[in-house]
Parts: sequence; C-alpha cells; structure tokens
Amino acid sequence: MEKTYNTIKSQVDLLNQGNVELAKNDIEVSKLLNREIERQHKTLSLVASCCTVSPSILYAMSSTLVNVTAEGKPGKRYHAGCEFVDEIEQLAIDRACEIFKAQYAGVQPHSASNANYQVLSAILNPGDTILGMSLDDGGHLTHGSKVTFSGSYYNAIGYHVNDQGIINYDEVDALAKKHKPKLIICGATAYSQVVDFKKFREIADSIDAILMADISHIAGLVITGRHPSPIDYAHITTTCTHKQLAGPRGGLILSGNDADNIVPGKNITFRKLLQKSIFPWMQGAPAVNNIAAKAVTFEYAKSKEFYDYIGKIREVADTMTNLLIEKGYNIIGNSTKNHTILVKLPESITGIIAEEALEECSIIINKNRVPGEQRSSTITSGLRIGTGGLAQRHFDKKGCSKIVDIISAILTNIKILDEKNYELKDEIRVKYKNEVSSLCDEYPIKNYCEKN
Ligand code: DSN
Repeated sequence: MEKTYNTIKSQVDLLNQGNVELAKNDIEVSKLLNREIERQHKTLSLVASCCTVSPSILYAMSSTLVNVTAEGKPGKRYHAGCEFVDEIEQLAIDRACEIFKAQYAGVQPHSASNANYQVLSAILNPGDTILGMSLDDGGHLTHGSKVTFSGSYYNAIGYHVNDQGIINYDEVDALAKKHKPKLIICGATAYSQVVDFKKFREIADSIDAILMADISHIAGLVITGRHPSPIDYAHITTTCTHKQLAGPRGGLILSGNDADNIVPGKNITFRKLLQKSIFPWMQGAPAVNNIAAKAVTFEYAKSKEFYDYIGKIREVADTMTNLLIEKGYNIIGNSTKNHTILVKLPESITGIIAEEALEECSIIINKNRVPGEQRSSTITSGLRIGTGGLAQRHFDKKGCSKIVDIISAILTNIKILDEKNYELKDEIRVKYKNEVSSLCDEYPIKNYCEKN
C-alpha cells in the first residue's frame, strides 16, 4: 500500500521512511549527513559551546510538531489545532521553572542571541546606555559589540577583566556610576572564573539599573549547584539550551523574584513584558518541535546522570588545566572554575594557525581573543578550550594526558610562515590524526544524555 501521512501512524515509521526517501531523492544531502556523523565520531571536540544531543532529543526535534503553527502561548493561541502543542509547551515551561528555580520561563526563543535581543529591545529605547563585558575580555557579541544590533542601536559601554583574568568589579561599579546604564549585562562566552551575580545586582541597584544575566555557557553548572545561580539576583536571565544542557539549539528567558515586579519606567511586570518581547514583538510562530526537545532536555537535567555529566565537565577542566600548565602553557587566570580553559599561546603562534593545524589532526578547538589582545578576531592570540565534549566521552586522566601531549606536539611541530600561514609535515599530520582516531575509539561518545 502506498505510504501516506494517513497510513503512517507512528513517528518512528515516518522518520524511517524519511531516511529511505532522502537517500533516494537527495543523495547529495544524505551523503553529507552521513559524513558529518562520521566526522563527529572521529574528531575530538573541545569547542566550549558544543555538546552531542541524545537520540531522544534528536527524535523530538524531528517530530511532526514541526507541522504546527502556534503563535501565542499555551491556552492563548492565534491558531487552532494546538491541543497537544499547548501541553508540550506548558510542560517545557514548568520543567524550566523547576530546574532553574525560576518564577517565569519563556521557552520560545529560537536562540540565546534572539533571547538577548528580545530582552534588550523590550527594556530599552534606541540610544539608551547598556554596560556589558567587552568582547575582547570574554563577553558575547550580543552584550554590546559594535558589529551587532546590541552595540549599534544602544550606547554600549564595555567592562574588562584584570591581570588575573577576573572581572574588574571596581571598574564595573565606576563605569555604572559614570554612565548610568539602563541595563547591565553579566555573563560571558569566554570566561573561566565565577561570575559574582550578587555583586552585579548591588551595582545595578545602586543606579536603579536592570540586571540581565546570560548563562548560556554555565547553565548546567548553575542547575547542579556548581556555580551560583543568578535567577534571584538578575531581574532577567537568558540562556541557550544546547551548550551544557546538551539540548536542541534554542533559547530561554527566565525570571525569579522579580518576575511580578513592575519594570522600572514601564507600567508592566517583568513576566508580561518578557512574554510580549518574544511574541508578538520579535518572533512569530515558535518551533514547537524544538520546544518538545527542550522539555525532554529539562527533564533529563533533573537526573543523576546529568549531575554526574556536569561533574565530569568540571573534573576534566581541572585535569586539562593542570596538564597544560605542566607543559608550560599560559592559562588565563591560572585556573578554571567552569568548563572553559583560556590559553594565551606563545607569541609566535596565532590562534588561527593553532586552530587550523589542530583541525588537520582532528582536534576541534576555536581560536579566541585574550585579555589585552593586539590581534584581530580573525587571527587572535589564544585558544578557548571547552570540556563538554570530552566529558561526554568519559575522558579520564590518562585520556586528558594523551590529548594534551598531542596538542603540544602538534603546536611544537608547526613551521610558522606568518600570522596566517604555516606548514605541518604530512608525517606529523598523519601520525597525530591516527592517534586522535584511536582516542576517539577508546573514548566513544557515550549516552550521557539519557537516563539509565
Ligand atoms: N556564543 C558562541 C560560542 O560561545 O561559541 C556560539 O554559541
């Protein structure tokens, strides 16, 4: 019998058929998808923002929920046919509130960048002043970088880290008093130390500013109590759902004690303003399939397996940091308190060269600017290492030691030609690519992201 949507009742059958039909109808994409699976298995990802999602999250993302248009929120939609979608979104909201101990959760943002823009544009008027961490010091593009909406529609002032790579809170306070920003943003994309959310709130309160915390990089540490939570210190917290949470690509807006307080200067509560800031202000219909995957992610985040996985992220980060220091590498802050290790490379090697040479040997790390950076963002003087990927492979001390040896050997064997160009001998590339391949087999990606 011909297979149609009416005859295929189960999502599993539909996905299986999709697999067969894609291979038949679009061999190019089908082949590339399979090559990408192999790439992920045979490379070691040390990218601070990457994780591997579980099959159940992948499955929820691929579900037929993608067929539903559902503008609005549970119980108040602008489209009919949302009976099950309402239940799914409400489940995601309730679970997000539970794991973050929040009073409000908006689960519709397509990404954390979108979530940040939703908050900024709802709270601020064009030209208002914001104070965020400078991009060079570890802040995110959406926290006021001039090349983005956040730095061109608003008067963005940047704060910095001190010589030890720690946020200079005296400078934050002084800049706040001087510029009187309407919004202060804390949280980072390349910062290896603890963010003092309490201190940020005290500074915000001293000038009647609103505080937004972006915890995209540390959400798992926050949920498991390994990093202080901003939920009741910041008026608003944002995060993505795909980094430490190992969920679908997407964003989340949260609020704690301030959820039902009036937004300064506006006749509306944070809860209501945040809800409107997503829809209709900035987004149309949500990606309900991703909301289902977020619900699965948040349920998993309550589990012992998730707690252990985040613990492993920290363990691997400390082990790798010590091993890199033993090899003579300059680690910003000389330590890490989260999943990120910031390496200031020897003067002769730029970040772009290190990134490319390591990728030739199947190690995926990204270049990063370092405090006091003199080079451009496409060149840089540093690397940002993240340990989520290694934690999902259950790396132990022996594995960490091996990977640090390989990184060091590759970087030592590069012949530098100029800031962007280098040579790596074929025999070196082949030798270390094979060693990384063996490590990938020895430490396969395990299913950390499913409850046993
Ligand atoms: N924010 C970027 C990063 O940290 O890598 C992308 O998610």
